Amino acid sequence: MDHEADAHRTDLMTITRHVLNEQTKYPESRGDFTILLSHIVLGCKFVCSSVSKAGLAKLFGLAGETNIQGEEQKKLDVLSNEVFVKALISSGRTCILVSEENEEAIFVDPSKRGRYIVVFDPLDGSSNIDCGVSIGTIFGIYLVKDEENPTIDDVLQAGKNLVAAGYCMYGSACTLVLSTGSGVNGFTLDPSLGEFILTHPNIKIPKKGKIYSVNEGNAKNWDEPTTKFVEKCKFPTDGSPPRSLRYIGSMVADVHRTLLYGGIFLYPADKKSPNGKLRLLYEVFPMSYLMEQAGGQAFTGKQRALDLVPGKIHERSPVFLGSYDDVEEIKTLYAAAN
Ligand code: FDP
Repeated sequence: MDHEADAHRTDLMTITRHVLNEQTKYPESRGDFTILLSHIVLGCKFVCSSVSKAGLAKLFGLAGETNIQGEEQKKLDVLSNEVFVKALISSGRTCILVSEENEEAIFVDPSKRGRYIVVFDPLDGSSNIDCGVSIGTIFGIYLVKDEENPTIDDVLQAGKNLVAAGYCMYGSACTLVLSTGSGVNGFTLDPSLGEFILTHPNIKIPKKGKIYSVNEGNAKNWDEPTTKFVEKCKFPTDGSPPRSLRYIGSMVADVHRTLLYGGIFLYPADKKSPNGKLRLLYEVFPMSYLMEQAGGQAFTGKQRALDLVPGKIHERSPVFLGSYDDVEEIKTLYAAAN
């Protein structure tokens, strides 16, 4: 990238302009998606600003705590959820919302209803909030079958039916990564403009990586293929150098690094959690969709992750995602074990 040229760039590709350009490929499009996305972007900007001043604003801490004025303080993830739910409903383009923070799906009132379903985790990586480590928002977007009559079955769709997915990472920069089904693009928030600008066009994950990312504290409960894979990462037998381990413990941050640098992110099943930890609808599916769109793969230990059909909205699934060749390796190990 030419940084000097960048500094003088005057033709700014904002996320809205980018999505409008994409829409011109679909003459039947009515601009609904652009409107929906602008509301998601608003939620991301709000969370970004709250995260960066959380210490100052005394937003850290437990929900239900009261501050010195006797007002109830909202935990950052509770607040983020409220902002996203309200922004999505007020877009007038959604009919069902599924949030990590709400036990039940939210059915939007008919007067404000649109044709999109949004599944999201408003603030993922919550154990990292209080120490200032990168956290993020993850979202996936489906289309409803019958706008007049949305049902829970419209949400329980295979990940391959997603029409768009993305995440926003609140880190050293605020970065929004999006796919609408024709590749993956990354946008960085320019705080002086308040706009997400295209900084990472057409992201492609390296075919093979040098990094593995997993919570090794769970190793004693892993199954054989996962154990063998990690053993091979540390003690390769083919003459290649050992791989580096990186694990932040925030899915957005770990996946973002994997997307840019290559490698593999694993959250496997284990004896204690036979379905792993991560949630299918708003963690595994959106990230798997982005990985495939960037040229990588996502596998559950049994099948392609995006082929799964959830039975319930908060269902969990094991996942192995990242560089094509790295996921291929774990697939071979699972195939040999069955
Ligand atoms: P967290 O529990 O901090 O909210 O699903 C949530 C998640 O974080 C992911 O963001 C992260 O990848 C994973 O859980 C970390 O789990 P472990 O602490 O078990 O490694």
